[in-house]
Amino acid sequence: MRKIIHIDADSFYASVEIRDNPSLRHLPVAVGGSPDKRGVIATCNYNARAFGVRSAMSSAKAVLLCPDLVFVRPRFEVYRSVSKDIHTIFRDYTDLIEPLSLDEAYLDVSECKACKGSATLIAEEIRARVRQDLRLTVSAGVAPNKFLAKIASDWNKPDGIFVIRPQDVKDFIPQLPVRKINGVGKVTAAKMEALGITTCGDLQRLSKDDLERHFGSYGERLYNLSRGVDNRPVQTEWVRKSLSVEHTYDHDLQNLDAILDSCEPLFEELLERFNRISDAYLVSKRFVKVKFADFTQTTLEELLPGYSGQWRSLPDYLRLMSAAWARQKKPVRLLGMGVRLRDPKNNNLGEQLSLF
Ligand code: TTP
Ligand code: MG
Repeated sequence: MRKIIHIDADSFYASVEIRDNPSLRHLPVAVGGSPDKRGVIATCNYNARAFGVRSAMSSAKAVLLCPDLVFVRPRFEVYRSVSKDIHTIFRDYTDLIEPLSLDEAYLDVSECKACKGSATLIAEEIRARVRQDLRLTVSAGVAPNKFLAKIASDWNKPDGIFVIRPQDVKDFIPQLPVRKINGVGKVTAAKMEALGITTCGDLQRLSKDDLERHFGSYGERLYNLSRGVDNRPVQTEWVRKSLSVEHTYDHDLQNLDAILDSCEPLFEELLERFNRISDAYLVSKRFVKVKFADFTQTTLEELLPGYSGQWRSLPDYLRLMSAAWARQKKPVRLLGMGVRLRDPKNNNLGEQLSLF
């Protein structure tokens, strides 16, 4: 039995804009083109949704629905960078991550040992860390497969979590409306309604043959989904390019001494984490990250010229951390340290040998 988590950030672009400009907090906010230039809404906050404003709606129509709507231009580079930060948190729990978009991903945590292996606690921890470190909310669905996990993340949105345990599937699925099934759009839903089908329970009453007759090659999939069965694996193309640990401090670290004192536990944790990942990885660089109290951040990295085991040196990390801090010399909210890795599949034995 697998443990799948689906994470979806809440009103993603809009939340990032409001986070970075808190004066917007209590206003209806849309990210997209302006109404006078035939613009379209990418997304809007929940305040604006209460007026009926939606993604992909023309901005002109949105102002009619919500005259006080505040328009903000999208900043895609920022969303990409936030998305990367969210994935960094995911990777503390699993390498099996399938991104669906910048703000949405499946995680297979079946093998994850954190939180005593409880997918629910892992999902809660991820939500808490995104809130704490990135000041954004994400909703989570926890279930035995991708189909149910995605439905679950939407169930208590925004800022919610919903868990469908394997033993809950039988009771949960019959009342589920067919339009919640990915792939059942307006056309298919209308066709089903004409057949008297509005829920998965209704679908279950049709045989596989009936379903294939009505819905062609999609029929077999409908047969399975309407029973809560979905064996699609979480697909990842991803190879680990770095490994890092970081810590956000309850109180800002005020000076270099406090910072250097905090480095040893981080270093110890990095060693531990490194020993847990595949030993086929070679280290090419070491790096540190410093996030200051005003949320600006800097990273500093250095190439390791010699053999790759050389990265395991606390004094070298302390030196790097001092140099990174010296760039701003301000109180610090977060410290991180890590290593950049070489793809184990591309390890070139000749190159390795030449190092000795
Ligand atoms: P969604 O996750 O669909 O929407 P959302 O995160 O804004 O809101 P929620 O998940 O709380 O319902 O999409 C993620 C981002 O993708 C969204 O913030 C903006 C962008 N997007 C568009 O640009 N156009 C669209 O039509 C949609 C649906 C999303
Ligand atoms: Mg979202």
